[in-house]
Amino acid sequence: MKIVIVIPTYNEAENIGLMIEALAQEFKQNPANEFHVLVVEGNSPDGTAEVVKQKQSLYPFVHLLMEEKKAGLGAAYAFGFKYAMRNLSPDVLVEMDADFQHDPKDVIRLVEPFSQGYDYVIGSRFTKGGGIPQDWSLYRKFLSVGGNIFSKMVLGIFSVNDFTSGFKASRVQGFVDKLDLDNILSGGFAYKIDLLFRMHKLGAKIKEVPIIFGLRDRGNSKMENNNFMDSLRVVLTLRFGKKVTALMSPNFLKFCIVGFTGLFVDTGLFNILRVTLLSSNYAALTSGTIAMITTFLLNNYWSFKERKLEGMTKKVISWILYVVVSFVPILIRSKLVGIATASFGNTFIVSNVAFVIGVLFGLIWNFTMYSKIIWRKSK
Ligand SMILES: Nc1nc2c(ncn2[C@@H]2O[C@H](COP(=O)(O)OP(=O)(O)OP(=O)(O)O)[C@@H](O)[C@H]2O)c(=O)[nH]1
Ligand SMILES: [Mg+2]
Repeated sequence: MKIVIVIPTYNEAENIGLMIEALAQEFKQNPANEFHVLVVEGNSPDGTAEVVKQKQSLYPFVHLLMEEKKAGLGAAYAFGFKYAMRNLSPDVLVEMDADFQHDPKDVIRLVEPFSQGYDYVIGSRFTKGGGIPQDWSLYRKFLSVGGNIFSKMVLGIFSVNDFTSGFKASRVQGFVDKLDLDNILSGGFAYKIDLLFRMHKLGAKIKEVPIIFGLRDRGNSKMENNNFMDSLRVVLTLRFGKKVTALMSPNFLKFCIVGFTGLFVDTGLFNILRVTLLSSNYAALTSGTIAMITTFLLNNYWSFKERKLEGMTKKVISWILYVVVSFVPILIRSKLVGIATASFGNTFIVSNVAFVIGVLFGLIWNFTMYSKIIWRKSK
């Protein structure tokens, strides 16, 4: 098999030479396959390209593709994949980072399943035996784990646990050569979710092999701050189409996240209080009130932060308005469930369909009222 490992680099002069050496050792032990390394260089100012050129004089398997400028991870891979398919005729394309977070010793394990007929092999951090760094901040752990659960649910691909792994191998014939690489939904980190979705749609036989994702030892992270919102946009676009996400402003997405947080706080606290301190009706009242305060604050300091309420009087008036406004869909929802169950029968389906319609109405109502009245744009 001919395998091309594509490694995008930006300011990885400290890593890329060591990485090529480490890979050379692995290739020696696997003479049955023909390996190549294609470095897609984002025109780094730190001399990464020079290191790669030095290694090219030692190892004929090293190729260097220069980008005009750094254009994001997705753009680098699209560029690298197209170049590889045109010039190197690979059977398998591997995606890998330069910074040793992906262990070069895992490359052979990653490509082995192709001989058993698999088409897409994911180095997975969230399958048995895999893992993420202990030292990651709680925020990054939360994003990584939460993002994967969310992607799985929304995209309905239940055989995959790691949607954002950067260590993967794809069969070219019938798969990567069928992808429209000029129209990937994201030029950044979120390209991963898009390619995975498209490979799945093409009917790729997918296998996850466990990997332990290391900490970056040398060099700086290029994680972009907008990865989170961009990934959310890609997942929702894949599931609901471009029209839906075109309607979604960043405010709206954040507002939805706040809403879900509120729901978690509400149900979580309700149950905790119910079994510890309070009777059910007081527990419901307390958890509802605390959830409302939480969502009010999150909306003020996050979803609508550019329209933040200033001054105590304004905050208090807005808070009262918030409670009144938010109560309207709750009343309507209760009425709706009442009417639906009275007319169609008090079954699980009827009550839940009515409930969900009520929730959707609430979503639109609240967002409209919040953005037009409470956090209206100042003129
Ligand atoms: N050509 C190119 N390479 C990039 C770009 N952004 C990141 N890279 C490379 O892609 C790989 C992954 O980027 P990292 O910054 O390590 O991202 P990460 O692993 O999610 O983040 P850390 O855990 O902080 O390292 C590295 O080899 C980077 O040098 C880019 O815009 N262009
Ligand atoms: Mg990294």
